[in-house]
Amino acid sequence: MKRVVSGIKPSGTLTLGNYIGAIKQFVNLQSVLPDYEFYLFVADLHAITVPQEAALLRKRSRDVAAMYLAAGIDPQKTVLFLQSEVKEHAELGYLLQCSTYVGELERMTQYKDKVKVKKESGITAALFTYPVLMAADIIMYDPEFVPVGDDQKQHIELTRDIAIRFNNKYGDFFTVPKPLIPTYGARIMDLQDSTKKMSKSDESDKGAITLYDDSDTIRRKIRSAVTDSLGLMKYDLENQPGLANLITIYSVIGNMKPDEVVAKYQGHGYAQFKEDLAILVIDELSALQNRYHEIIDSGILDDVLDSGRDIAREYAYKKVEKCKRKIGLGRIKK
Ligand code: AQP
Repeated sequence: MKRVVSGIKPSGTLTLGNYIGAIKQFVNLQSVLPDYEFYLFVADLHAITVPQEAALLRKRSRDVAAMYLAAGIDPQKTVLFLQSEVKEHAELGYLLQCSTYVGELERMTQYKDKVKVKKESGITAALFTYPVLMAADIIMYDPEFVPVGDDQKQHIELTRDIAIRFNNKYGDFFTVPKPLIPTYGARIMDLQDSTKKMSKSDESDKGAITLYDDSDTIRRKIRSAVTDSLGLMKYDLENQPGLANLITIYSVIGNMKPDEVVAKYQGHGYAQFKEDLAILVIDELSALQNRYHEIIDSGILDDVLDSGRDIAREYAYKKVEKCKRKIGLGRIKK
């Protein structure tokens, strides 16, 4: 059976970037790829690579799972689970660390960026080895595709390298996955600073629309989004990155190509475009929030997570046992 695997870490409040780059893409794939199995997890082990408050982390993990369902993840098609409830992720992560090189991890740009920010407050060993755990999360289930935003491309390349290296040494064992990166919306930028991506763990939330924002907040954030003084309705990522970012958001949520959005607003000022974009985002997120509220306190969520955990555990246990035998771990069978 062909598979698709992805996850999100509950390290902050989910943003429109996570929604467009990862969640929405995953939901669409469920219908575009009817013959595939889907595995989707809440990457709580990844969240603890930086300090977390225990009760808040547990709440955020539940929130991410509820948002997945609210966005249209179908538990009949998708195995949805919490990463930490399937112990084999950590176990395979360790096994893969034994054939990953420090130099490879030092090249990871996300690590380098986080180190710059965290210099004084300390960097955990797990933040450094996180991409290997991510490789384990993925190749555990032998997926063909991994839908992610653009920022995860380098980690998927490392995952591929790790899988290929293992296969070369021990014989074909892991499927080498391919990233699926959306044509538009793979990197939604911060609304206040178009040079950095919108992130859920950013201290200031002015530049990020969260999936929980109310109408007034969304309208305010979009109105105050940084654009330019050219007054030209054009999709120019290089010279008008702020406007291009807003056009991207419009195009993904409105199901239009960026050029069609440009044509629609040609001759209008940015203000009208921003007002309409706000309405589009408000409609999308308020429908999402309504579904989220129905799910978050219902027993359905736990039923889905219980069943997902059991299915994932069964697959993961077999995979890791086979992997250990390949490597030479375990007893001689007499
Ligand atoms: N700005 C973005 N635009 C498009 N896609 C994005 N993703 C994240 N930000 C954007 C995609 O969402 C998924 C979440 O991945 P993650 O939770 O493992 O962490 P991340 O990529 O590091 O996302 P964040 O929001 O920036 O988290 P923090 O702030 O905690 O590091 C991935 O598919 C990612 O590509």
